[in-house]
Amino acid sequence: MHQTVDAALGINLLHANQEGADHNRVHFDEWGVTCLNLMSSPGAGKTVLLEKTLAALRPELKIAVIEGDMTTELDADRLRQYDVPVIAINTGRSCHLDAKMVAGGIHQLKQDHRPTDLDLVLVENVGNLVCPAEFEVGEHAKVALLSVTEGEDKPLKYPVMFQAADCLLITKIDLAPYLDIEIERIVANVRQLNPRVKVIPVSAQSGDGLERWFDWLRSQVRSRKPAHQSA
Ligand SMILES: Nc1nc2c(ncn2[C@@H]2O[C@H](COP(=O)(O)OP(=O)(O)OP(=O)(O)O)[C@@H](O)[C@H]2O)c(=O)[nH]1
Ligand SMILES: [Mg+2]
Ligand SMILES: [Zn+2]
Ligand SMILES: [Zn+2]
Repeated sequence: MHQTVDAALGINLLHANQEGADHNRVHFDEWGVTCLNLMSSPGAGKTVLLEKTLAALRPELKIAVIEGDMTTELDADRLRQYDVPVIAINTGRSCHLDAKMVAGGIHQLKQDHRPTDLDLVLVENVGNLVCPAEFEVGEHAKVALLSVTEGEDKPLKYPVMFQAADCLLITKIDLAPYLDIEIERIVANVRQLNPRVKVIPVSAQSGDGLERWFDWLRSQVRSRKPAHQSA
């Protein structure tokens, strides 16, 4: 939950967070690791997508997960079954991860694992369509998920997330036939706000679109690996 802050204090808070995010990014860059921040409303499908991603891409890519949840380790425990480093961060009353919380996770990765062996750190943010987009955690790119059950108007009503996203996954497209919804209209609403965003419709259930998502992940990793390391 957010403290009530006046505008100046709010700006200071974001400024301090930005410094923390820069610190985190230096770690990732030193390790040659790509970090992506996955954000969405509660239940849009972040953890299921991570499960499918770990199942398909490991061991091709060495992945670690930083899992943000307010109170439980339910999602972290689901992902630990894939035999990858999973760092759980409980945010308490906060409805988003901030850079300082993620720094704790990064330092734990550094202590307990060999982060230079990693290719990719995937951060699952707290389910919230608003403020995670404002608090950078040191990621190289932001991935927003919007499920078809949430409605075509959500990009317009919650613009910050969709303006900030580098990649938008429209999730649960297997459910689209049962809903009064057109995926093209979601895409058009997003493009109004953010013409450059990469849009990938997916269904974790049917597998549709997942190969495009995996290819986008591979390209993100490749773009940040030092030349002598890339295959
Ligand atoms: N039909 C369908 N259901 C899905 C799909 N992906 C996820 N779900 C369901 O949506 C629900 C929420 O999925 P999660 O992956 O837990 O969502 P989340 O975004 O991680 O949720 P929070 O971490 O609580 O914000 C579960 O019941 C999933 O089975 C999909 O592609 N199709
Ligand atoms: Mg989850
Ligand atoms: Zn918040
Ligand atoms: Zn540090």
